Amino acid sequence: MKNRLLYILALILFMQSISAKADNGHRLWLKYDRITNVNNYKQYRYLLQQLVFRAGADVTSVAAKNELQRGLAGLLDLSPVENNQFVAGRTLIIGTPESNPLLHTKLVTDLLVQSGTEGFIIKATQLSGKNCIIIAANTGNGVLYGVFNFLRLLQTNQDISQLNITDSPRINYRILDHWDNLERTVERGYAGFSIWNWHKLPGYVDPLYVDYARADASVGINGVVLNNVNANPLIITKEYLVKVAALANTFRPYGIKVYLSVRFSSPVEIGGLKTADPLDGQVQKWWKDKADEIYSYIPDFGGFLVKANSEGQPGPQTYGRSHADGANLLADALAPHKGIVMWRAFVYDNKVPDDRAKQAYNEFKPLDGKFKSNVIVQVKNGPVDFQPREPFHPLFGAMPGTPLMLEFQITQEYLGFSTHLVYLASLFKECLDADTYAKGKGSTVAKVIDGSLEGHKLSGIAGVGNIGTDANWCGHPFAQANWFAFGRLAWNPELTSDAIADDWLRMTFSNDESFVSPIKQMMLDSRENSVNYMTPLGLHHIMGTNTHYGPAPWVDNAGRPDWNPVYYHKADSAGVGFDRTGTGSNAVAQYAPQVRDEFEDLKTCPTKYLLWFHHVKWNYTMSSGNSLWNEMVQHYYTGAASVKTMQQTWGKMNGKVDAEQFEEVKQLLAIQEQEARWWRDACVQYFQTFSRLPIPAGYEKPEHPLDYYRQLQFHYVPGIKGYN
Ligand code: BDP
Repeated sequence: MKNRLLYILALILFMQSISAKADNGHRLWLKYDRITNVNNYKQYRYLLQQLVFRAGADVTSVAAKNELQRGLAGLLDLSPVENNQFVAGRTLIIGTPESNPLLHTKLVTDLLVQSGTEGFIIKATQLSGKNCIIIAANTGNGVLYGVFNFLRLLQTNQDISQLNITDSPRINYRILDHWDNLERTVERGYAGFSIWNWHKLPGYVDPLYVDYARADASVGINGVVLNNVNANPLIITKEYLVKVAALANTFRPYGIKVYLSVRFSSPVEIGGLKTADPLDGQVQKWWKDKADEIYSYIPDFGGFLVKANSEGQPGPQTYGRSHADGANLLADALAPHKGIVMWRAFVYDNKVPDDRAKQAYNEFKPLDGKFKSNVIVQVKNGPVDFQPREPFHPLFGAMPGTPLMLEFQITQEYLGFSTHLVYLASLFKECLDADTYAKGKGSTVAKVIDGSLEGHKLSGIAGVGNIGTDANWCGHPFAQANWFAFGRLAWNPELTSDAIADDWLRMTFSNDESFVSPIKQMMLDSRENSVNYMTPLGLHHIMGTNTHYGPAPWVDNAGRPDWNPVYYHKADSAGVGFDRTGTGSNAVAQYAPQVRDEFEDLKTCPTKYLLWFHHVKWNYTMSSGNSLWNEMVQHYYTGAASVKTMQQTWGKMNGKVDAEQFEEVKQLLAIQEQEARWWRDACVQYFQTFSRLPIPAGYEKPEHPLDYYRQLQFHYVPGIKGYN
């Protein structure tokens, strides 16, 4: 009996030791495992013999110190003691000139002149004739960002002997939008339920919230919208505000402010008023009182995000007022507290007899300059809706008198959910680097949104998050890279997709070159692969209606014409594509002349946007020499085949990464491969009913006939509420 008990105990301990070693991805890119490269380890231990930390007692500085201690303990087995003396030897000195006398030197203060409230310097230098590395900033926030940057250098095995980094964010408001509902479902969320446990708040503050805040801060995210843009008015009642305050208190040490999505009709729904008309005195008073109340709970509350008169949401137009009237109403209420309004330009209406892609521009362009100074208009990256590929939104560059905020979608609503490996930095960069020509060549979207093109002080960028209660936060181990990439690009839109992937892989998995180099290439190719097997050559919005799961280009019976895939591809016996040139909807005219001319001419229109702007004949000869039909087939087949290549590449990584994560990615890639063929076979056969041309020789036959794909049905697809 005793032996048996001992045996069971030993077994339990053994199992625990295995599961302790196994990595489920929960630590994200902040792993801080011991550095295995001997040379790097030795260098770091040599250069970091002492730590002098004095950054003041503010909460952000304390968080910075804790992070540094945690990082150094893990990476280097160093337990630095806080020490105010300058000990001889190689020393790490951290803080602000005010809080740390050692940093109160001309060298440091001169370097910090350009650093603002969030920037920092990291420098290998000499102070009082002694070698040291300093991490200095004007504020605790800056110190925190500096610490994360420094730890990243160690995690990615950089040489730190000659450090000379001066960095500060290009964009002020770097915000993660949660589309989380109060009952914990997540709109378009594919990683479980909402991490906000409203029921237990404010009494129980899950330590998960601290890990979440650390992750955001580590990539420079400084704001969080807690709830869905399709907002529940209850979020601004006292019942919820105390819960919101508990989250705000948790995030504050990490430099993160809390924002809320508000429902425009709240004065009626929770305020008992008869109207929500923005020009009504009582409504104005209601919002002012509400703002005062919110700030009484959360003194540094960030502001509101609003989706109005869009997809059934209430808004100022319900009362015959404009979007500017609506935004300014809320802006006035928040202004005394320095809060901002992020007013979304994602509007379209099926009652408007115009191309959906044109409607936001038509609506907002005339309002340029009419918004209060604490309003920023939030524009999606493309003119339709977070598609695998879209040209940049024509509002960028078209509203010089209004600060514009860029909205990306990190959650993969239209990109295979959390099953497909798609590295989105390439998509983000395509938009940020696009040239609007608003003020001549070089007027990139990045310059529009960082405020530099027009000299706006308010600048912002938002990403719709992909986070949920899944152990690894994002559903797919590689989806974490998209959260990471969003933050890094929000801080500095000039970073390359390659550099970001490199950092992420090293921090998350391994510094082993034989892993980093092939897997980085796989990530960099992944977005184009998905475009190829889903929506090549400028096709868009042909996924399952409402669920957005899988292909459904045949759907023509959705509630509104502009929710039907056939509205977007317009395939017929002559050809395929949406004519947005002068002979069609003329959406091209919304771009600056240089861009318009390029897109309008079939010969110069980039192949990747061809069917976005043109209805093209099936036998049209493409620049490759292929007919359009053959080119389309080629893209679909290449796309599906590329996932097989991804599988092979990943297959070689067995043993180079944690076994649990290896297996998880392997299984997800197998699903992706299957779904890529599903997309290919369904789309090619569907479009073939119009082209009536054969699939060229050499390609394998589709697995099932078209009818099979048309009849597929799926229930309880994640991301939308209820039965579907
Ligand atoms: C669409 C989503 C919908 C969102 C909407 C939005 O399908 O769930 O509410 O975007 O951004 O893409 O408001």
